[in-house]
Amino acid sequence: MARSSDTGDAREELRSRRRFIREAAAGTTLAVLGGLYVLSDDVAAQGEEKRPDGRPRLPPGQRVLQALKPMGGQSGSPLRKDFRLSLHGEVEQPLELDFNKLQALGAKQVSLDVHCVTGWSVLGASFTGVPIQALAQLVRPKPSARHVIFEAAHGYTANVPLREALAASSYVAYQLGNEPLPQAHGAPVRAVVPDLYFWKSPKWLTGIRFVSRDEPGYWERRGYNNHADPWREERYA
Ligand SMILES: Nc1nc2c(c(=O)[nH]1)N[C@H]1C(S)=C(S)[C@@H](COP(=O)(O)O)O[C@H]1N2
Ligand SMILES: [Mo]
Repeated sequence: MARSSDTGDAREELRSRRRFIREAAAGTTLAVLGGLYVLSDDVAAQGEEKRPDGRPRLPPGQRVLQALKPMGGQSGSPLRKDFRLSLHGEVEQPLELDFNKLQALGAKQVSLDVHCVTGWSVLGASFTGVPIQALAQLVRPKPSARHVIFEAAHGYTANVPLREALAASSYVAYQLGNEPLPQAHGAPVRAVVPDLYFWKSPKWLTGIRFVSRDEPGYWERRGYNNHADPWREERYA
């Protein structure tokens, strides 16, 4: 390579580095340089915020994405007319809801942070749906109920302790942003249990079964942690 061209390359590299540093300092860029992520100021600041429970908003080992990444899975029918949700198991009053009945329970739009075990988080994803707590009030879990098993299309399941399934932030959701939940994200209805890793939030939801004895779900039987607390990095068994 000619010397003049080397010099040109070096100059261009210096220019691009200066641009990078300037933009990073101004907080306008999401850049990857030598494996180092530099987040825009507002995103980095969000991650450093503290939650009401005192924990950092961004769990350890996570990086922020701006939108949910479709992670696959075997889809059920995305049609609202095909939807049935069975609330059953250790409950006083088992119940099956179709989509209209679910929606009639009263929609709430909420902003939830979700954390995928593969290392990405979305802070403040907007979901519309019904608190799982409200569903539990309808069917009245027996004192023997200690866990819930979320049931989804093609046999996908996820187990969650009752207390966490009934936390104020746990929802069944049918809207993402201001649109119906997209098929890739679990249409027509998915669970969102945001304080556990995202595999505990089944898409294409078909049932919520209340049980007295814990029962590892799809990923829990394949080496993932039974509890899945992102702040304790409970990723694998
Ligand atoms: N029914 C069903 N639900 C599922 C899954 C699946 O394979 N099937 N994958 C889980 C996993 S591992 C993750 S990370 C999230 C991904 O949700 P997303 O595709 O909407 O981002 O859905 C969870 N819910
Ligand atoms: Mo996942």
